[in-house]
Amino acid sequence: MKNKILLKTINVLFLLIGGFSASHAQQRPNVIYIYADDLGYGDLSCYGATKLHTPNLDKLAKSGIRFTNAHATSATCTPSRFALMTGKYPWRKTGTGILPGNAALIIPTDKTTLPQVFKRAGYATAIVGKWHLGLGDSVNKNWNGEIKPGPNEVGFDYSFIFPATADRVPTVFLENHRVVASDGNDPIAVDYSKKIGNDPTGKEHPELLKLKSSPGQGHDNTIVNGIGRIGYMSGGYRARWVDEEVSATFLFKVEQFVTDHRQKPFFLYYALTEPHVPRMPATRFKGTSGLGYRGDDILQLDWTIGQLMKTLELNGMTKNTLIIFTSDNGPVLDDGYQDGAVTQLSGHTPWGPMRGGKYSALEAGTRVPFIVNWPAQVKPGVSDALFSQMDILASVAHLLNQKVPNGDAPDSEDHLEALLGKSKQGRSTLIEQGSADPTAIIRGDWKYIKPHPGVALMKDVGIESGNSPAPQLYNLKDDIGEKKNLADAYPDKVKELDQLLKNEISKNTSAIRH
Ligand code: NG6
Ligand code: CA
Repeated sequence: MKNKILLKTINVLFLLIGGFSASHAQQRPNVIYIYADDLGYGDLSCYGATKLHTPNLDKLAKSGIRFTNAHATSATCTPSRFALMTGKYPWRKTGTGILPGNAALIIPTDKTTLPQVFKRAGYATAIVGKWHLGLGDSVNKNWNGEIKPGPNEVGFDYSFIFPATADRVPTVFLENHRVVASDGNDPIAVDYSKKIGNDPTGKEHPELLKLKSSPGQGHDNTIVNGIGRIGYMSGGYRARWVDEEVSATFLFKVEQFVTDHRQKPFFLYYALTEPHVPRMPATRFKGTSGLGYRGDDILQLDWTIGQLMKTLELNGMTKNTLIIFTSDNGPVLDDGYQDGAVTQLSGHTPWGPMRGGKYSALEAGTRVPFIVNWPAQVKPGVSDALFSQMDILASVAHLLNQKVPNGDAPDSEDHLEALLGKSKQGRSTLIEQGSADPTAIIRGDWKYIKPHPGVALMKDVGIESGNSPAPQLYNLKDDIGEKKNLADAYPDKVKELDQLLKNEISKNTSAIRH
């Protein structure tokens, strides 16, 4: 009898320990954050696209959660990425607008960052892809030596990046602190104010361009691979990337990192370059979408995700890998090159059912595809929780039992339950930033855009800015397309949200922790 009781107790103990370690193991998934560049809400078939078919992302969405109200903080790249890394609204800090390719690092090295949360929890961390948050201490850096501080100084054990955007010099990769394939006999120099070196520019030699620059939008400085760039560079011929190979190069590094880290949990920030300009897909994708290079780029992106999923599968990692797939800002067609995005659009609607796009305070500026997939923990579904990419930091800190020190990541809210689909309740309030000031606020179903000077239509890119001299108030639940301005009908709501926006903007964040 006694023995039986003892056996039972031991059994229960084992069950408890087993259960604990299993759930503990599941609490520590690999995490891959995949960030597309300028991908719109309506660009994927799982978000309603009919002219483009994205089977791999559709599959990810079907077996995970497809969010319908998730946002980048901003409608351009640098600020959205700043917020993702720091958990802080970018407009709280000056100098967080779109950075030139020679900018200094803008992420503080003494505050908690997203990768640091993982590092503190014992994870291996890596970034592969577009950085666009500055490098080094100053604009005048030596591209031929060690370049720091950069990603490795803000929490990434390993980095394989390009510095800014694909349309900005220098058109080179960096692995950790050094330019890949740099050559002491052919030093790289970069200048954003004047021409340097003897490379032809797009302005002087438009006949050399394989991708025409759009008139009046720049992109006519140094020509690299037949494409005019923003900024001037000289030297580094061996190190210059081939545009058609950029995506595959990143994928190769990602697959290498994943397979090398089968034994230890990792956080991988995979920052894709598609479908940002200059769109230059691999040759085998050219012409495959029928929508020009922008469409081809999206098909390439989707294929890339399929490859990554295969790699995870082969390594037995699918179940316990938490994947978040999203985009840094809304879509744009003509962002500086005549690549068929406009002329071959063929009825495709990258902005989905919304107004605006990249650079805009209207919904398509920041509301982006957002897919969460973690077979071990997350049940498939659709969520309309209001979620900001900025909240990933605090949510992941919760998941990994990490404390975020006071004053760090002040705007990052812990919405782990919403992120994992266990609750439909996300943020109550979110501020949206178009191309400059934060002018819009969402609270519940309401969205308010404060009166703001500036053009209503950004002609070059063909996108509505959201600017208006009059206040705008929309009920997003009934009117996601922001068609019916209700400001006159609800003056009290306008007043309340205007005040809330002001309060949020001027809030002292030095001691906040949620
Ligand atoms: C803009 C560029 C645009 C793109 C963008 C950055 C001009 C006229 N336009 O300034 O081509 O590079 O910056 O895009 O220069 S982002 O997605 O990285 O924010
Ligand atoms: Ca972008």
